[in-house]
Amino acid sequence: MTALDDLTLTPTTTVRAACPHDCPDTCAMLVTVEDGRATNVAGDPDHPITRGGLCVKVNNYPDKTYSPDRLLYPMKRVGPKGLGRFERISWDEALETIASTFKAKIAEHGAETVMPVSYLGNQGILNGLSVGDAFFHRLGATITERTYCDSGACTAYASTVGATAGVDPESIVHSKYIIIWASNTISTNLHLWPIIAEAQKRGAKVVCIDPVRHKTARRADWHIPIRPGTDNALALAMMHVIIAEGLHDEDYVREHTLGFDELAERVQQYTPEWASEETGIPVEDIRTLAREYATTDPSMIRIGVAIERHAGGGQTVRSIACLPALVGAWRHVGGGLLQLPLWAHPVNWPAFIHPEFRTPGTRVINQFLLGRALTGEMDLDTPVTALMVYNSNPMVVAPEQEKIARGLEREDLFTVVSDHFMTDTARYADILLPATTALEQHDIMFSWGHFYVTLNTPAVEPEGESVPNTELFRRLAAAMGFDDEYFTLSDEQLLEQSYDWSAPAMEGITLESLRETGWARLNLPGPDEYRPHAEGGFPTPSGKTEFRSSALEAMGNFVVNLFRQLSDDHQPGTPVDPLPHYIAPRENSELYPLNLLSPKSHAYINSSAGDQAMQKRVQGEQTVTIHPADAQARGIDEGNYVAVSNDRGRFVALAKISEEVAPGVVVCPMGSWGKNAKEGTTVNAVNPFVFADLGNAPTFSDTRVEVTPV
Ligand SMILES: Nc1nc2c(c(=O)[nH]1)N[C@H]1C(S)=C(S)[C@@H](COP(=O)(O)OP(=O)(O)OC[C@H]3O[C@@H](n4cnc5c(=O)[nH]c(N)nc54)[C@H](O)[C@@H]3O)O[C@H]1N2
Ligand SMILES: Nc1nc2c(c(=O)[nH]1)N[C@H]1C(S)=C(S)[C@@H](COP(=O)(O)OP(=O)(O)OC[C@H]3O[C@@H](n4cnc5c(=O)[nH]c(N)nc54)[C@H](O)[C@@H]3O)O[C@H]1N2
Ligand code: SF4
Ligand SMILES: [Mo]
Repeated sequence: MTALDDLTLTPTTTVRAACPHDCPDTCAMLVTVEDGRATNVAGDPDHPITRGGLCVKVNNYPDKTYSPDRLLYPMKRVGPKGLGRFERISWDEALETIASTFKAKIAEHGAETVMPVSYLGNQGILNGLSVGDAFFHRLGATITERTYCDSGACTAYASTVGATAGVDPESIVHSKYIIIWASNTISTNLHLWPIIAEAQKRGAKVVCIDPVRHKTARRADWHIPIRPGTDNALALAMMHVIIAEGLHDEDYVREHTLGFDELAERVQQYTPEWASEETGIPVEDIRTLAREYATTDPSMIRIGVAIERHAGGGQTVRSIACLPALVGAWRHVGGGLLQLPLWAHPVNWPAFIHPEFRTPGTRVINQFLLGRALTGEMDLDTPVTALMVYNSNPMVVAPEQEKIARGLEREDLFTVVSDHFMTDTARYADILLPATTALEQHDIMFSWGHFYVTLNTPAVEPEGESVPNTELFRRLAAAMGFDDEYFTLSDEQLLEQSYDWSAPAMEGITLESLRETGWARLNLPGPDEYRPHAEGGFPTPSGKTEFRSSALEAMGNFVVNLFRQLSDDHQPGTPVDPLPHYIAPRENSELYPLNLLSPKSHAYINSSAGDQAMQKRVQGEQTVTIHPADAQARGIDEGNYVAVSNDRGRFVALAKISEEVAPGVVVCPMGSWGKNAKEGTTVNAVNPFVFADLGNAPTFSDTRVEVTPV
């Protein structure tokens, strides 16, 4: 200790942590702790992706941990459901109530009457997606299929190029042609932007394909506005042009792809003229894009999650995933496709999920059907009478909001919610449980945006009686009388199980080394040399890019979710044409002529931070952006409150009038809370539960509405 440190009465330490959110950037955080209290968080300046910066969603994280609104004690409901009136109880009483109620409901209806609802409020390997799975499998509860995010894209991607990490995002500095397809990078993948900007400075052309001229589109060299849900028409027509003009890489195609002749025949019908009609993009632009993409090396495509959110989302990703092999882009450093590099992380998921605890044949309900399952609109042998929500806020993030609210109001439904705050969902709980924040818990993070593992060391003691999700399920397991060893493992022991440390990608990385450094790059070739498929080697059955997909041919539609690769619950799906083909957007209505998109907000992370003061100031009220011509036709002025509605529901938002959106398209970012919205409803009031073509993906972009002044 230096003399200066001696003199300060408040010893200051810095703790290495990780942003816990469901975000591709997975930032390494440095937490300043003074006198046992976290006073600041900062991005680690040495981390090659974080580069010293945290985003607006997280840079005041101590305000979240010390928020006066935080749930700090277990509580039970004392008013009508939905009103949010609760009174403090002990953990013992909470656990005893949950265990006895679960047992009573199970005795009456069978174990499937209990349904967990969870997603990615926390992305840690310990406290995130799989934290409750072992418990609910052991209980025999309904299995919830969680396909909110990229499962359609993952299914399509895996069926085409296999579960490959793809292009190292750091290699993009070497790219010369960068297509950002359906991603608002500057809002949703902020730390990728400096890398793209660097490539742009070095001469790369940046193309952005998006119906909205957002922050990222404005920084691109070429923004191509496209009619929502028609991207596959563009991708298929690009292949048409590339093949017709002989711009494909014959050698690469011969060595490393499957089904070229059939693909060539298939795309003959998808002319630029046809695609122009579908997409609203001029024929010449389609040709130019195809030619530039095929003839500029290295070329890379970044696909955003929103690409999957319409009737033909899966086939769209199939076509896009064919493009890099067709033009031989994979030969080059910085060439190929960037989807989710999480496939490079050898996470030991089975150690957390414990599939062997499952009762074979247990029923599966997809979370998009939550409203229907709760209101009896789904044909269920066993009714859902007990619900446990953690890491999720379905009242904001799930479609058919009105049905979910109606379901949660059911007097015979017993609902447990664990969260940091009294969310729109938590207001309906019978029992509320307080969860710790990232500053108060152990975790370790994989990333779906880069090749770094990050350790999260707790910086401070938990506030109140909040507990990590790991501890929550240890307590629940004890209350239920489960004596399996797994339910006694400490967080330290779980950390040891988190990764397959013996995998080649983990060579040189240990928990001990991570305790020193906080984070480490997976043991892969460096970004200046990484060419994962220069010599083919795709993790598909054939080892090739499969234009004709053997997986889809053999299995039909299936679900590859983010964390389990091929879902254990796989049932033979409906047959799927194994060659890429076009599926037009599904919704079409004269009554509801406007196509609604609900992408991510800038200042919230999904619904998280949606009720924090600073973030609410930045994001402002719930808005809907509408083209001047559509606004004028409806008598709408800037700043008017308008109702956005269809036969599923309605919400009220402030109108923003802008040529950012094309005529016929309206945009309302998701993440605002109902409690802060006029009329109490938000964008998922109008969204459908309907699945896209592959992987049970959502169809949030395939939604038609009308907008009227209120
Ligand atoms: N209309 C529309 N809907 C969408 C989307 C869209 O683009 N448009 N996007 C979809 C996508 S891609 C996603 S990923 C989902 C996201 O859906 P969710 O993962 O459900 O979203 P979040 O709002 O991030 O997190 C939910 C809750 O988890 C809580 N939480 C955070 N950490 C912890 C913890 O450690 N313990 C406990 N018990 N709780 C915790 C948070 O406080 C928050 O209330 O939304 C989907 N819904
Ligand atoms: N600020 C912020 N960052 C986040 C999140 C957040 O809530 N807020 N959430 C995180 C999560 S869970 C995820 S999944 C990612 C998602 O991040 P992104 O992949 O960027 O996804 P979105 O923001 O949903 O949509 C991106 C863009 O897709 C466009 N889009 C919608 N439909 C279509 C279409 O049919 N075709 C085309 N070409 N474009 C379309 C929208 O206009 C939008 O600009 O962001 C992560 N990062
Ligand atoms: S939300 Fe994303 S960009 Fe923001 S600090 Fe976390 S990982 Fe980084
Ligand atoms: Mo997501």
